[in-house]
Amino acid sequence: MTENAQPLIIEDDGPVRILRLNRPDVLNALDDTTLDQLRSATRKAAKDDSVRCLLITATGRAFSAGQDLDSVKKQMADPGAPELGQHLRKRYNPIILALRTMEKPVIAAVNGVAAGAGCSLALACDLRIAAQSASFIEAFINVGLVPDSGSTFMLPRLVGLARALELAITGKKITAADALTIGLVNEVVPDEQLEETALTRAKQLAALPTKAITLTKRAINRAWTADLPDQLDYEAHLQTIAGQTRDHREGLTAFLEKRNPTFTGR
Ligand code: T3D
Repeated sequence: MTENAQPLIIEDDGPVRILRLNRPDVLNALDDTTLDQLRSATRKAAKDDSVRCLLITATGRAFSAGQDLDSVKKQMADPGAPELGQHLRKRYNPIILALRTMEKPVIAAVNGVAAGAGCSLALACDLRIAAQSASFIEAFINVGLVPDSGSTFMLPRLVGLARALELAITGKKITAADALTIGLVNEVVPDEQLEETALTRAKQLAALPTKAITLTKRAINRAWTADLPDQLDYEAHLQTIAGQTRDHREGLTAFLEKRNPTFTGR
């Protein structure tokens, strides 16, 4: 990487905003600069109505090896450095929350190994498309830490308690194929097709009724902590909102007119 290379590359392809981690020499390990840029970019993507799908990927042979351990080592030697918990609250947690609550779909195109907080980052996205050579490691235990950045929340919800605990306490690496089998990823594609497939999926999602996607995310995020009567009532509340959107009107009209709908996200 050249000295001036940006640790995060931000590009737009129509309504799709692409965030590309770009520290390939250290497997896209997350240092403070990268995390600050990622936090700012996720906030901007959330606020920008012209962005209707966010795609997170990376350069080189890794998605992300998680927290930059060189920085951790340096901080250990500095008595004034923030504790790890403070670091998480300030730098990682806002990114994870922004992704989980983002009012548009978020895809991770996992191009290689996703370890530690890099794995958590992928898990916080709505969909994961993995390259065949990608792998996933809850690497925290290997450096004597606990899973963070939402891994303890997302992992059991995606793969069940037993597998989540197994992955978290052993720190074992799983292949993309195994990740697909246990429901950790949505799709696995040949390495050379990852970029194109992810962009195609992102564009397909960006053309859907964005508001209805947002409300669906809200309902499904909330379902884990609700009881059935409560959730039924919440669905009714959200449906009232969805029923008042232009996209609902367009979907209905298009169906009755036997044509394809053109959704605008409003
Ligand atoms: O501060 C806080 O807020 C605490 C939060 C913690 C959250 C976390 O993410 S903790 C977990 C941190 N991540 C890890 O423990 C993973 C460390 N990396 C690895 O285990 C391995 O690198 C991989 C399994 C990911 C890949 O292995 P491999 O054999 O394919 O590659 P490699 O040779 O180990 O790494 C290539 C280079 O990347 C190497 O540098 P070099 O020798 O070529 O100069 C290696 O040092 C560097 N690298 C890999 N991971 C990190 C890293 N440099 C800094 N930080 C890393 N996390």
